[in-house]
Amino acid sequence: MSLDDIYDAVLEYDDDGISDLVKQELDAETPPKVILDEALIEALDEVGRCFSDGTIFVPEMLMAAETMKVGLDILRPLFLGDKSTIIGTAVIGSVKGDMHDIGKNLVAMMLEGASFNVIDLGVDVDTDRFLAAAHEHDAEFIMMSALLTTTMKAMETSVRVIKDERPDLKVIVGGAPVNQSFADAIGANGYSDDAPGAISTARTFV
Ligand code: B1M
Repeated sequence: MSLDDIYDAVLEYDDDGISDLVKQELDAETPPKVILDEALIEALDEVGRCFSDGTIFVPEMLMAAETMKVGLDILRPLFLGDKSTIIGTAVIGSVKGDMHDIGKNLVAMMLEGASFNVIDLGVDVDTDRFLAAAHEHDAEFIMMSALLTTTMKAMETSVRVIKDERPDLKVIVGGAPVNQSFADAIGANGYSDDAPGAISTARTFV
């Protein structure tokens, strides 16, 4: 039993076996963050490479993502913190046209762990939904994720409209094709290339 078995389980779409493998790894006192970074996320990176090579296609990519999520569900409680002291409210979603949600879910999970109240709008979220949820829940933050070069445009539109209508809201962006210079160019208040960094960035505004 090892991290390699968890990695292999994602690549073999073994959604029945992966829970036990993750539990066994936790029993062996491997830190949850190591299981996440070195087995689950590494495996999805390999899935992405296989997709680029044309050795797997969308259905396989989806099965791998579903398997990864089953493993992540075992880790989730370990990232959740004490909700008695809420330090801020964040609305989070993947931007319009984007169905990828694993990175966004990680950010949401870690925000909760860092004592934020999190309103998760899911995927394919347009500007109006971000704004309406921020208003309804009296949020201070909007956190956006984009995984496709094609949905970066939707991110840009949302950030520009939100900053125009609600300059008081802090907008933090991220996702594989996004970088600091893009975030600066579209007027976002913050950017991070990973989930823990998104939480650190949000905390600088609290
Ligand atoms: Co998609 N997909 N996909 N996909 N997919 C990518 C992104 C791709 C790079 C694969 C590839 O070609 N190698 C490619 C994008 C190419 C591009 O735009 N340049 C791609 C493509 C092309 C597509 C489709 C267009 C395929 C098709 O239909 N022909 C299609 C688009 C659907 C749509 O969104 N409209 C599609 C569909 C899918 C599935 C549905 C099958 C599935 C998603 C399932 C799901 O999310 N529930 C899927 C998957 C699994 C992937 C890969 C393999 C893995 C993505 C992932 O979850 N990674 C991906 C290749 C890859 O990334 N290696 C790929 C793990 C996750 C933890 O990482 O989300 O990057 P990530 O999050 C990171 C950081 O980016 C950051 O933190 C996390 C790490 O801590 N982060 C933030 C993310 N959000 C943040 C927000 C922040 C801060 C940091 O602040 C708010």
